[in-house]
Amino acid sequence: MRPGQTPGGRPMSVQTVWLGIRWTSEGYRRESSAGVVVPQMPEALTSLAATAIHDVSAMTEHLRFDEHGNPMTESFSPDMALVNFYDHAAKMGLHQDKDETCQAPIVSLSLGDTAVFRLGNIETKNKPWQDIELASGDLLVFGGPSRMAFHGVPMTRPGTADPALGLSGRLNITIRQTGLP
Ligand SMILES: O=C(O)CCC(=O)C(=O)O
Repeated sequence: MRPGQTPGGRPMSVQTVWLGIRWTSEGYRRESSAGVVVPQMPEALTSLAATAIHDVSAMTEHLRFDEHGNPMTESFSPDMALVNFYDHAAKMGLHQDKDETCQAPIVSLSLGDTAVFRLGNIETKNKPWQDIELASGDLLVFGGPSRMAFHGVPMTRPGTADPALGLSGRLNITIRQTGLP
């Protein structure tokens, strides 16, 4: 894992690993670069995300169709995952996920310590926002009207992970469709 970087190139307290495709401050890149190893996207994550989209699109019309009017369950094709590790002091500022060139939803899986996930609005980093506790095993899909919402993690709750996991801290895996050709 390596310290994450903001789109502006500033270091983050969260440490990251990319799977499938690497992220750079200039956007996603398929080609590797010296010293950067990008493991393949595991099939287990692709199929977990596809199942999540299938289940959620049955519950809400917002995710039933993609931006081209195709049924989301057929067009959803994630090609990258971002694995973030939060130690007890790490947090992530409010931001929008706008490097993807398609509007496919993002599937987010949390493991380990509970986090306060802040879901804001699509216009500014200011209120209104909603704080949602994400516990280990929680899966969140943000798509439709929330796809471009500012979001972040102002804090985790250290020590809340099940000791049986053997994880001191929190892992978050976001599974994404980059839209790269
Ligand atoms: O850790 C989380 O729950 C959010 C991660 C996130 O916002 C991101 O990867 O863009």
